[in-house]
Amino acid sequence: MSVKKRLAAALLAATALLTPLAAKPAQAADPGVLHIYNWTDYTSPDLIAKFTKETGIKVTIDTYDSNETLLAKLKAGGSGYDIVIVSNDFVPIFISQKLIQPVDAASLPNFKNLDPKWQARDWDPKAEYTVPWQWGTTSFAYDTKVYPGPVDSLATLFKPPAEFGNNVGMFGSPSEVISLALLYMGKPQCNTNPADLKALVALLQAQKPHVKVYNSDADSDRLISGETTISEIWSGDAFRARSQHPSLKYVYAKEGAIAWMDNLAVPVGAPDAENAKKFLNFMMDPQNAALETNFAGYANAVPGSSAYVTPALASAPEFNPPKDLKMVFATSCPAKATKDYDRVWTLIRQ
Ligand code: N2P
Repeated sequence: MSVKKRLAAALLAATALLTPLAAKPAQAADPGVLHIYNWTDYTSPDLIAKFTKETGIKVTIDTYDSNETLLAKLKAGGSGYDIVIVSNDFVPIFISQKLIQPVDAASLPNFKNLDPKWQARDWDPKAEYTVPWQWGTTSFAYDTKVYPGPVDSLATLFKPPAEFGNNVGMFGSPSEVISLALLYMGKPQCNTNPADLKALVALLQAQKPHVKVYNSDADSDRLISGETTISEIWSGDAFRARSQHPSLKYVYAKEGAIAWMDNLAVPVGAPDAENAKKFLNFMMDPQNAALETNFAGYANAVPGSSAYVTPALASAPEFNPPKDLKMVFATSCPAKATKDYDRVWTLIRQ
């Protein structure tokens, strides 16, 4: 073998070693069909129908309840999903664990439609991996017929007045419950301070007898049916719930609210990354972004979509956080804090 040939062979072998196995696209059971994995009640059927009509690409949707569930699913490998939706605080984790692949969102034709402030996001400054999906706030809603109020504090959720009985709803994931509890306590996010964690456990333990369910799925359905009369909830779900149960009220507490943005991403090994990118581009069209916003009740990153947002949503309190609200953006926690959170969660859930 000539030196040149040997060099080329060695290079080839080295490249093969460098290429992560997971980067090989999984074989889709149904090629050409786009497999989306999204949060529950978070994908507009009209949006999907429009995408299929315009592109001929069929879509399947599976759902999950939390970033933790999504993380576990992608870590297990071979999910077969082409698109997932990751909250801002989890994006750095998905990138560093090589669970989502570069998509060069900035090169997609509709990227220019994004509000410049959402083009460069802290968790993906060059838009290499993600496209904004929706953003909103996390707080709680309660039934004003059960408890007239006034309510101006997260204390009403964490130390519920007797009127709520044991009908409190809380989310089912450590990140969502602990971030709001720490906000109520006036303590830093991603907290590893032993005294703070002790107080956190005490707070959640004392609340627990009043909690009917820890579950992030169908939170609005339970408020609508009256199964819960007060519940941790995201702003859009609160809007949807109030539309069917007008005595519900979403609270902007004096301690503040957690704000977040969810982002479209393409898993490493996605069977159909090219069609996934078509969907990413599709979502940055103003009318399409509005379709999703009108369905789920959350803001998007495409200013041109405002013209298509329904008046009921555009004027809704859940959609318009007060100017003076203390918004704490969901914080990406280092591994040590996540471990502590898991310990707290195990204690609460056992
Ligand atoms: C809607 C899901 C909202 C996701 N049910 C919040 N990150």
